[in-house]
Amino acid sequence: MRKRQPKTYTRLTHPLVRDSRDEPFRRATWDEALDRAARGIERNRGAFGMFSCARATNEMNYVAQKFARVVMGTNNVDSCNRTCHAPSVAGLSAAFGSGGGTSSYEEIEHTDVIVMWGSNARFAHPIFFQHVLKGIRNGARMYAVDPRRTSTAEWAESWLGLNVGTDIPMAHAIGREIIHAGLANQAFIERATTGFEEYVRLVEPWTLSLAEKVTGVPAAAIRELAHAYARAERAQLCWTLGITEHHNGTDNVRALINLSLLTGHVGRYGSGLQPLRGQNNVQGGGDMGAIPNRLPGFQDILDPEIRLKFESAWDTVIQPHYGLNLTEMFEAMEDGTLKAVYCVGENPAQSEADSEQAVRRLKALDFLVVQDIFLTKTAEIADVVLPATAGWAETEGTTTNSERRVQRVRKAVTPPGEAREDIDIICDLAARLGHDWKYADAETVWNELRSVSPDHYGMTYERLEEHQGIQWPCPSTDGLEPTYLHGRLWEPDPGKRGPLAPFGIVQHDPPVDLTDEEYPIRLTTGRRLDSYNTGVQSGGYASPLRRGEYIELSPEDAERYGVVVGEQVQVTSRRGSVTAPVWVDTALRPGLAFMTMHFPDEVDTNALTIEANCPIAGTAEFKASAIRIDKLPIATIVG
Ligand SMILES: Nc1nc2c(c(=O)[nH]1)N[C@H]1C(S)=C(S)[C@@H](COP(=O)(O)OP(=O)(O)OC[C@H]3O[C@@H](n4cnc5c(=O)[nH]c(N)nc54)[C@H](O)[C@@H]3O)O[C@H]1N2
Ligand SMILES: Nc1nc2c(c(=O)[nH]1)N[C@H]1C(S)=C(S)[C@@H](COP(=O)(O)OP(=O)(O)OC[C@H]3O[C@@H](n4cnc5c(=O)[nH]c(N)nc54)[C@H](O)[C@@H]3O)O[C@H]1N2
Ligand SMILES: [Mo]
Repeated sequence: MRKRQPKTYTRLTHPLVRDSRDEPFRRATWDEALDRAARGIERNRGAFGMFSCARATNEMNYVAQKFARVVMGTNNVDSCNRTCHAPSVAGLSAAFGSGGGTSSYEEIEHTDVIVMWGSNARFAHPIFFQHVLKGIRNGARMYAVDPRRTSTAEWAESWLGLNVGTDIPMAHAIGREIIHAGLANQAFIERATTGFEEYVRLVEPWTLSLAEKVTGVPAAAIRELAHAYARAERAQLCWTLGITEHHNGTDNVRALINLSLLTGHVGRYGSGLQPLRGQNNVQGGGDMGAIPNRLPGFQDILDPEIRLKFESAWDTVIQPHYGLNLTEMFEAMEDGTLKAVYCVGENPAQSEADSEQAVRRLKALDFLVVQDIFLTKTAEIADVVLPATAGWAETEGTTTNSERRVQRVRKAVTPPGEAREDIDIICDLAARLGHDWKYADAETVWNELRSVSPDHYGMTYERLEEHQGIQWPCPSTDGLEPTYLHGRLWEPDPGKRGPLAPFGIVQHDPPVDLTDEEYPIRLTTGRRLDSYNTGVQSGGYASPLRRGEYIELSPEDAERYGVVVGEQVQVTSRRGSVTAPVWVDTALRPGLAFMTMHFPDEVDTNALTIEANCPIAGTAEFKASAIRIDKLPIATIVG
């Protein structure tokens, strides 16, 4: 048996440059590296895009989007939110005008029913899951809707193991059952929503028996969830990537939001919608404007008054249209309209769907500068590599978690070698390109943000300290707002209620990559407890828990293929092929396989995935590929 040791990454400690991509990197001074970076970016003015880091601070993200908009005159700025929860933001904004999760963590402890839909929080959100467990201890009933019987599902009252990509049929059948059982909250529907009649017509064909046929979940289990959710005094609907990482992710989100509108489980203490965000500061990155359609404070670029406010604050002209999102930037690389990228703390060479295509596009760029804490696969393609300090423990600032709580982070560790703070590096580059911003420290940046973002105005560093973090919106330096959003929907006075919430009229649309005789297995990809995303940051330790990449199969499929744990097999999709050892897991049903994206140096899972994107949010269908598994002629066992 061959012993495997997942790759470990070493910290970047000094700038690296090279004259051409065929040469190895050589060490450079900061001056030389920054001069080269400035020249490479400047010569591609008009064809520039920026990737900003969802792990770094709010202050860093504010400065990054300002660099794109003010120094480079473009709204082409985005982050990994695109690969992740962009459909949640789009769906929630369409329904309520704001893209944030509506409740607080505390409320999950004081609710009656918790639905974990396409979310393996036990592995992926362990801190939030502690609140869930307290809720269960307090008497809440939990339902898990996931094709795999996950570690989260083990804690649930009931597991609804649906077929991948059948969430809309499931949601519509629940909605229909609630209506037919007379459990819809008519008073709330009339007071707070629009489009109910159309919704009734939309869900009418989705009987429990049709839903059972399409989703594979017994009608009785769907009925039980519908009744439990609708009858609960308080209920929380939580979802993550099982919902969003589909070619119709935003439609999936709308289908879930509909259930809260039908029952009035939104806008009240203990009842709400929680898209558990992925990276420690992916919520904050978007709030800070490191997205192509919003200025800081989630303010719409298309609004002339908002633009005017920022133009006078920043003494600049803001492009009056949305920029390209991450997915569109990769498409623009293909047609040659995007030629230079400033990539801060992202690793798209490994995290993009159809990674071989993504790498080819990055290699075709005229200029790529990567600013990271490790030498990633994306950095290996770059012309200039800038070593940054980590947003966590090496930098002062703030981050915003999934309940919209802004919290201080502090510098506790001295960064290695010549690594410098992200903000300082970006500002030095801005200075070389003619914009001399003077930020004494992170707090100065934060106060500038506060001056342009009403939702953050009341959060001074002092108050953040005093309250151990504050949730947005926080428009005033006196007092705090409720822990949940959209209480306005319950206002008796229509004048104070604000815009009503529309039901989303969305149809079932199965995964793009169909299974057939040649590719008979449905592959879904996701996470394990022991590793983090592209593996860069969790690559530094050895643990018996971290067993490297495997293709996980059901016991039935393993037997059918005649393969055993550790045996290498060839895994092939319509896009690529990889070799991976087998793991047998009873969490999987026949016909379903699971892989992670944590160990791309051993097994590049994203060589298999499909770049079929949600047209509204730009998120790829990471959760549904069709694959074939072939036994190798000579059996090799690894472990
Ligand atoms: N340990 C660990 N924690 C992490 C991360 C990590 O890499 N490691 N990454 C962080 C990030 S960036 C994110 S975005 C979050 C993600 O957190 P999660 O979204 O919870 O993680 P995933 O494992 O990607 O996907 C969740 C579940 O979706 C299910 N699923 C697949 N297809 C479908 C479907 O069609 N319908 C439904 N209903 N479910 C489906 C999968 O079986 C899986 O259990 O985790 C964050 N936390
Ligand atoms: N097959 C498959 N692919 C997926 C997914 C899936 O479920 N399946 N999920 C998608 C999702 S949800 C996500 S979020 C993406 C994640 O994709 P990426 O964001 O590209 O991957 P990460 O590994 O999180 O990359 C983080 C990088 O940031 C660097 N970094 C960390 N902190 C700092 C800092 O403070 N400053 C700087 N400058 N750099 C820093 C790290 O060293 C690392 O290189 O992957 C997506 N890809
Ligand atoms: Mo994510």
